[in-house]
Amino acid sequence: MRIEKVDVIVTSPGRNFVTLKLTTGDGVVGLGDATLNGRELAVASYLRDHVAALLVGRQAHNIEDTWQYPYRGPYWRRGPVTMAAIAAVDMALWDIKGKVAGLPVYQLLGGRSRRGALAYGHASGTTVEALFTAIRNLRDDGFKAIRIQAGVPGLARVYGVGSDQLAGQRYDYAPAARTTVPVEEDWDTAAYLRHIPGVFEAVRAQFGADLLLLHDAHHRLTPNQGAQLGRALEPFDLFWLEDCTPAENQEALRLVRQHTTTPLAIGEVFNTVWDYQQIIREQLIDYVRSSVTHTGGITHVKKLLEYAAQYQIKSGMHGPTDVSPVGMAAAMHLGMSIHNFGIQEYMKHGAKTDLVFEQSFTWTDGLLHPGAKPGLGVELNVDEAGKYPYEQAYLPYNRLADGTVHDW
Ligand code: KDG
Ligand code: MG
Repeated sequence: MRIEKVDVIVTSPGRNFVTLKLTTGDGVVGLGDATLNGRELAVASYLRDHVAALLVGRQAHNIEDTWQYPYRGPYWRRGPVTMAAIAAVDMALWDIKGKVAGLPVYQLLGGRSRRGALAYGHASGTTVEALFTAIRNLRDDGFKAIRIQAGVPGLARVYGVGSDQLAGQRYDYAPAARTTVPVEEDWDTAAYLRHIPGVFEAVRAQFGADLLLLHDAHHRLTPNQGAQLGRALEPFDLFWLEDCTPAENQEALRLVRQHTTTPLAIGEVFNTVWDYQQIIREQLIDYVRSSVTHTGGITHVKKLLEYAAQYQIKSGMHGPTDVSPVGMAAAMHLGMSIHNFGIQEYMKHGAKTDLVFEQSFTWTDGLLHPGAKPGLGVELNVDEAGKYPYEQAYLPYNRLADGTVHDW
């Protein structure tokens, strides 16, 4: 069964998505997510201009070999553009294999290890009332785990914090607001560190001990500041503290680890197992944040999580709205099958996205399930996708009060 046709579809139903569509000679279609937020066209070009020709005529069943070929073949390895492109090829081939076998992908990965994937939603607010409203809404929707982000007094805008007027509604990350250059936000680490522990104290006092609470520092702290924050949050029993440092320097996590027992999650900007080599071997983290979309697909993230499992480190796969429903489905199938599943991030997509990508996910009692359809279980409505051409959009960035560009 050979790959006959390779299409790359860029669509923007509220935000940009890049989808790889492979069609075999017998007409079986496989989909892969290649969306890289703010760099979508770079991956689309990589696929169209450099990968498509390698795929045509290849045996669609040889997933491992078709992973190694575009990874080792071109000389240049790793990096988010390459790894998102390879991820899309890999997902599409698993989708095809599942459809041919008549089985959902998780069955091909070893079968089901759980009833569904525990998922966390996003709550935020600049006031305690708005934050509490957002938390109540997520709880009413069945979430047992909630990520808490809060506005910081003195800062005009903080990434990951939605407007208070929308507290009861679905939150979408910037750059849902389209801009041709990144929007500038302000940042003050000292003000943030002073404010956040009080937010968690208020949330625990209001919602009790059972609710699982998470927090994302969005890579903005030094190792010492990360250690301070982790320690300050210990009384509030977090499920995890995410991305406390930028962590290109894997050793940075040693200092954080030595000073706090707050569990640490990292890796949504990492794209290979090699980015995790030291932090997994030295047990410096508790959760692996990679998404299937940005880390070489199901084949590679499965290897990464098997390595992590040797050290009792679990999955916490990235699932923001800039991972398409195809990428989310791939994460769910993998999460259903592995033993060391931890939690899945789940930001629901908007209504327009749900029309472009027809999904069979179920959401019951705080557990996500990819559904029983063969393959990944997501279909692309090409006519609907065609209504939404690409629109330039970027993540914001931040500067300190003196004008210095700060870390993400
Ligand atoms: O594209 C970047 C976003 O997906 C990222 O900033 C979201 O930090 C994020 C998260 O934890 O979902
Ligand atoms: Mg994050």
